[in-house]
Amino acid sequence: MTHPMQRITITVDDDLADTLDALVGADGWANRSEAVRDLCREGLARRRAEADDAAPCVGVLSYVYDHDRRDLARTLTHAHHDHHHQSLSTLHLHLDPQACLEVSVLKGPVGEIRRIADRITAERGVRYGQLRLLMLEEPAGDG
Ligand code: NI
Repeated sequence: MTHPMQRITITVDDDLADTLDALVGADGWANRSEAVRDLCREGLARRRAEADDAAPCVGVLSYVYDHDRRDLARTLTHAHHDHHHQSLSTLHLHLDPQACLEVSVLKGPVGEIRRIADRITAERGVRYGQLRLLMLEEPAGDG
């Protein structure tokens, strides 16, 4: 079965074209078109999944805070305990005499993981808050 195809023209800068060509040689794509199709499908699938609040995901949340700041360490610990079903683990590094870096792994529906991350990174004194979402496949045979 053949899919109807359309020809589209896209413009990219030299660096991106070079990077793409290097991938075409190394990653098993036959040509630029095939590479762009695959990468495009991947990006669209991720956007679709992230737009669905109920989609299952793992969130990797990182942030830096001053542990001497009044009540902040306690407040952050409370935020994690309030979501103990989603907050799987937190790595704590003492970056320097004042600053702590925490990397938390959260698991649950995208909407809920975003809300937890927002609550933590919105605290005064929390800096460099960053959430990375890894979309999980729905379990086979579910729904
Ligand atoms: Ni610390």
